[in-house]
Amino acid sequence: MVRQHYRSCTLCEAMCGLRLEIEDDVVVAVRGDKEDKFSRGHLCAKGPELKNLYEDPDRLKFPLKRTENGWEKVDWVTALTDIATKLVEIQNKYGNDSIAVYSGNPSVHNYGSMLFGQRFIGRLRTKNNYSATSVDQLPHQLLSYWMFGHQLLVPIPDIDRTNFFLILGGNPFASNGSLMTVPDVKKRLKEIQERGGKYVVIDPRKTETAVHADEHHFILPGTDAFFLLSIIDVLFKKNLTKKNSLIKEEDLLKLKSIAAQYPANETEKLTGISVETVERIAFEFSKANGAVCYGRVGVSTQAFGALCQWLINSINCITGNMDSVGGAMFTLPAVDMIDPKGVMKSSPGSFHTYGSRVRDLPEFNEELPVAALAEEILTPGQGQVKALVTSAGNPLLSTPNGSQLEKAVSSLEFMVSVDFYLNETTKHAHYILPPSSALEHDHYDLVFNVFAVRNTVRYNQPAFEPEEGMLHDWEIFSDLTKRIELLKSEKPLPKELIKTKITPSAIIDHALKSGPYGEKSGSSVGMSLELLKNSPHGVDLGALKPCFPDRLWTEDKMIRLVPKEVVSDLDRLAKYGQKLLTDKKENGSFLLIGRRHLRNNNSWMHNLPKLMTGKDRCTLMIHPEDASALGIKEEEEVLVESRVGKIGLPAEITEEMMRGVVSIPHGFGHAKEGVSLQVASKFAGSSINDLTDDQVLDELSGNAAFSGIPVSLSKRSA
Ligand SMILES: Nc1nc2c(c(=O)[nH]1)N[C@H]1C(S)=C(S)[C@@H](COP(=O)(O)OP(=O)(O)OC[C@H]3O[C@@H](n4cnc5c(=O)[nH]c(N)nc54)[C@H](O)[C@@H]3O)O[C@H]1N2
Ligand SMILES: Nc1nc2c(c(=O)[nH]1)N[C@H]1C(S)=C(S)[C@@H](COP(=O)(O)OP(=O)(O)OC[C@H]3O[C@@H](n4cnc5c(=O)[nH]c(N)nc54)[C@H](O)[C@@H]3O)O[C@H]1N2
Ligand code: SF4
Ligand SMILES: [Mo]
Repeated sequence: MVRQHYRSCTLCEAMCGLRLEIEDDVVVAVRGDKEDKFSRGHLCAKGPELKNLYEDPDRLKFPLKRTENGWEKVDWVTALTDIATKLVEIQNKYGNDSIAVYSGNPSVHNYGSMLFGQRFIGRLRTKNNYSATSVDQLPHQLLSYWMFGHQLLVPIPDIDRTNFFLILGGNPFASNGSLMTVPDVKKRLKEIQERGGKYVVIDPRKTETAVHADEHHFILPGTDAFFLLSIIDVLFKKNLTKKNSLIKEEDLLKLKSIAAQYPANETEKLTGISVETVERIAFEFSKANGAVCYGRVGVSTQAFGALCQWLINSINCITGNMDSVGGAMFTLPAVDMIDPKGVMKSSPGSFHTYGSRVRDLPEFNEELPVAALAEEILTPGQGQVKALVTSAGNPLLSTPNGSQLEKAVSSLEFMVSVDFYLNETTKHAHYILPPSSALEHDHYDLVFNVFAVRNTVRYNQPAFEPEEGMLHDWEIFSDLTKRIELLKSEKPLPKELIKTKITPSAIIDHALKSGPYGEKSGSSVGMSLELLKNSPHGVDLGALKPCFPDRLWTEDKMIRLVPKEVVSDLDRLAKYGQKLLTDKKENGSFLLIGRRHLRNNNSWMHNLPKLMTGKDRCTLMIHPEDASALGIKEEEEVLVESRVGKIGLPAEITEEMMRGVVSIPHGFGHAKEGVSLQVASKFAGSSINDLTDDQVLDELSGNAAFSGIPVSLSKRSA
């Protein structure tokens, strides 16, 4: 018998609706769900791989314990009891901060893991709480907190109505969009052009997105702040700004005088973008009927990530494009974590209320920058990390100076990983606790509905029941949290799993009913889990609507255009500019940037054969003239060396690259002994994060600075 199953894809941020055809409990086809108004039937090559992920013979289903004789299967109660006991013992002996937690990217695509993982972390009461946030979007959240008062008031490009889209450091053709949940992004970008608008890409690589753009301009990695300041300078000098009643006049004057120090004729020497281009972009941007400036990973994960996000928001603010149709807008999600009266209210944020022990890196939202994790494990003293819990993360491949972190985790007294793969990180754990996979649990997108280009909502039931005895992420965390609580209050532990009546879906049902589209708010939509269960293609809640000053979280309901924290970072930027002008470029020295490919997903989908066909993707991209100056030929092995490490990989010579800049994708490096990924091991590649530097950060936010790492290249001698 064939049945149809509808669900949204959880692999990237785009939330495409999928239609699965299931015959006798086997997925026989995966297609785009044409009835999903939000994703309009779109899907990419990864969506159908949910089937192969579910069927992957390497996927773990039951707990593994590391023993002298290798990995041994153990039952859940034994594993969870032993883990809870060890964690409590370690905290009793060394203090709460001796346990570190790292939550990886897929946890934000898994609402059960988020809801119950956070409870677990909260219960540990450790300062050593880390996540992929600080190798990603931390500057966005920080600037939302500083400028609008809430970390989740993240401005989203109104892509469907804008007429000028200025993209810095984002490659939505490969990533399918980020902090802009936008299925079918290619088509939506093309629609801008079809309605007479344009999109412009600023990137050190002529990316897939840039190739189809109306304009692409190369920029020297890490210099975007200079470019953005010059744009602002032109906007002021040519009277191209628009009045905004939510911005104080004195703040405007402050911004104007800061930008005046960076005229385009000065910054062109730093960025490589000409005065003429800066002036024209500023002019066209200000005159467009709806324009939006947007920056993503390339401008967040660089040394001036927070300054860039500030300047991007500022450009939107002073041209009348913040919280305005066709500009940068804000969602009103069905589960509203910004509403101060909401049942799922999230913290607005916090900054540097404490710092990391060794380097005093700033806390944000009760989290520390993950670049500090290795040194917190390796540096002896009061508060040293002795145990680590990772959940849905692969920090050995995804955080800066991965080799140092590998050394660090090998020295831990205890480590646990909640993950269904035995990979580069989890192989170091004493226990691996595998949760159910995506098709085996229900799904509500707690996070990406907040970042979507339309107000939209969807809930999907599991496609399959998990195998007898498997647990979901949330059940693992729920049991573990209770066991720890019992031990802390010196009560006996039960010999069976500890069940809870409060399920993730019950929590969401309550939040939906009390949310902005729920009966309690007087909305006619009557939002509830029941309604969503009966709407398997999702519910479209309309285009984004202006919401300021109502939703602003600042006390005076004004936008803080010039937060004092960013002003204090300008000196560092000025010094960097000076250094760039005076430093001589040595022969063979380059700036390293990253890249994504449509068929990769960070580090963890290289075990799916269909995604690994075609040319080797783990290559060093280099401009033909740079390659020829070094005598490097196509596919020849090149050694790349940075302050922290050295890796070898084949050259891919391409005019896509800016001169002096080379690019390596992240997420590879699967050749490590003990990794149990049959397919990925064959396409092992090398890890760029053995070159990126845990000491090179956006010093203001503490975010990792992956872009613009200085490296030297040499040919591997025969
Ligand atoms: N140099 C460089 N480094 C980067 C980046 C870059 O651009 N350049 N990008 C950064 C960014 S943006 C990010 S988000 C990070 C990602 O960094 P991480 O989140 O640390 O790494 P992932 O590769 O996403 O690893 C995800 C892990 O979760 C597991 N997993 C998948 N689904 C589930 C699930 O439902 N439950 C559980 N328990 N486990 C699951 C997978 O098996 C895998 O082990 O990498 C960062 N690292
Ligand atoms: N296929 C696929 N999709 C994904 C992912 C994946 O791994 N694969 N990962 C998901 C995740 S976790 C995230 S966070 C998003 C990221 O989504 P995006 O940010 O759109 O992804 P990237 O392709 O990393 O784009 C970053 C761009 O910044 C450019 N860049 C590098 N340095 C600089 C610089 O200094 N200045 C400027 N202006 N540009 C620079 C790079 O050349 C690159 O084109 O993608 C998500 N979607
Ligand atoms: S674009 Fe993203 S959400 Fe859509 S099918 Fe591909 S991986 Fe899934
Ligand atoms: Mo990310």
